[in-house]
Amino acid sequence: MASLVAVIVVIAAALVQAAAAAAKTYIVGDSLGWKVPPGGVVAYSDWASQHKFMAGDILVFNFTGGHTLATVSMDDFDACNTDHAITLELNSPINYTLDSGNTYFICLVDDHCVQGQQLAVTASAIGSPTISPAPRSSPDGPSGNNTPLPPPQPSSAIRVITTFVISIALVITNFC
Ligand SMILES: [Cu+2]
Repeated sequence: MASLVAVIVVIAAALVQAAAAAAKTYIVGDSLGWKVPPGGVVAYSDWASQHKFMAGDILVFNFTGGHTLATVSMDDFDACNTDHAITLELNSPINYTLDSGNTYFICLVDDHCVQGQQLAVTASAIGSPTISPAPRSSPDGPSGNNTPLPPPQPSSAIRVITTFVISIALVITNFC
């Protein structure tokens, strides 16, 4: 029976590894690529809304012709201000690895940003702790503070898988 436990441990290790390596690669805009979108500013926000990005995921920007890829602050993104690029890439294709949080991409050429060549992406942290802030709106709270709690972090697939497999292994071990 010890061999069965060993097999389970190996499977668990493989599952954990698979989950941890699940960084995804996305082609920005899919077949549209990175260009002035015919549909205007909604093109890339629609595209981004169809995906759930995680830190470590890679965005691939494909383009031909006169475009650039700059990351900018939120304010500069909102204003299509091309004067303060944080990073700037000129040559397609560009692979950009996401950090957790928000990243704002624009093209610096002419008025391409204003015409819709802009992308804002929010990436969740990998394996971020699921510890929630202490509840502040408990019924007996003195403050009556109704500030909504932030949404819970997405549960970690790694944690779920590991817990599940370890539970099975323990059960089997106990019955041997
Ligand atoms: Cu452009």
